[in-house]
Amino acid sequence: MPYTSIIVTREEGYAVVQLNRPEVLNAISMQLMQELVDALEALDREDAVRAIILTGNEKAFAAGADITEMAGAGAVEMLVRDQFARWDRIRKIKKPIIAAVSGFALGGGCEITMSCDIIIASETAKFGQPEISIGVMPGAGGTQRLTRAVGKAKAMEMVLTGRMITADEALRWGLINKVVPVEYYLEEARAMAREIAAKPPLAVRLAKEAVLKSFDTTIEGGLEFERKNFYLLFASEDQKEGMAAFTGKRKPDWKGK
Ligand code: CO8
Repeated sequence: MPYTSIIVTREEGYAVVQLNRPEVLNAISMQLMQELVDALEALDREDAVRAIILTGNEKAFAAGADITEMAGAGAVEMLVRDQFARWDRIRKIKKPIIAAVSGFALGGGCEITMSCDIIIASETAKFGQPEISIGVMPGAGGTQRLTRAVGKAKAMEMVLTGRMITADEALRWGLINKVVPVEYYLEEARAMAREIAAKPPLAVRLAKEAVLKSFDTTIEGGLEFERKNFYLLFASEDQKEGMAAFTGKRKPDWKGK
């Protein structure tokens, strides 16, 4: 089935997934979310894709979950729909995901960026968890991932006031990686994707997995997990190639095996 709410394009070594409901600032409908997780999972299975960029448009990355779809629902209906369980599938994607954000990244939009691995923002980007202002609260990571990223004080401020923060604040608070002029945010993300795509894919995959592990384990468990992933890479051709290339003073030729 062709996608109607997202656009997927493939470049050399990486893919770009663009949220595409500009008339509603990319509000995340159930359809959009279904397409997004389907596309990410499909790209995750493609060997030629070594990194994924997730973006919106200049005005909005996404202004949150689609309020019109939720407004009339009851608690039991929301529970039965369980549409937000689908969101958890983003963090299971093994390839690195770079969010390229311009304009609004609010509510579920902000939560999607926090499910990505790297966030590049334009100087016009605005991040926020405004759910409190419409009678609810964050429900897809805004109280958990945000708190881990910016700490309790700033997370409380954002979640309890609903105030949007600027790209510069987000950078200072440790929520995002980089802020660039609006003309360059996508190019910056592409440069990062190309850089990661040029690395050995198995090492990239196991390194991402180990960093994410730190969010749900003890330091002891995390260190053991890290070490095992490290040892596992010694079973790869790319480890032999990488170290031989270093000692032979030449460029490595990665096989992804
Ligand atoms: N849902 C549906 N439609 C939206 C949304 C949205 N989240 N955001 C914007 N739109 C629509 C507007 O209704 C408008 O449509 P129309 O032209 O038909 O009136 C169009 O997009 C343009 O929006 P505005 O005219 O409002 O544009 P402005 O530039 O004036 O304002 C804002 C931009 C400030 C971003 C404003 O649109 C706004 O406040 N949007 C809502 C932001 C918000 O509250 N987001 C949180 C939503 S709740 C959420 O994300 C919960 C996720 C948690 C999921 C997990 C639960 C378990």
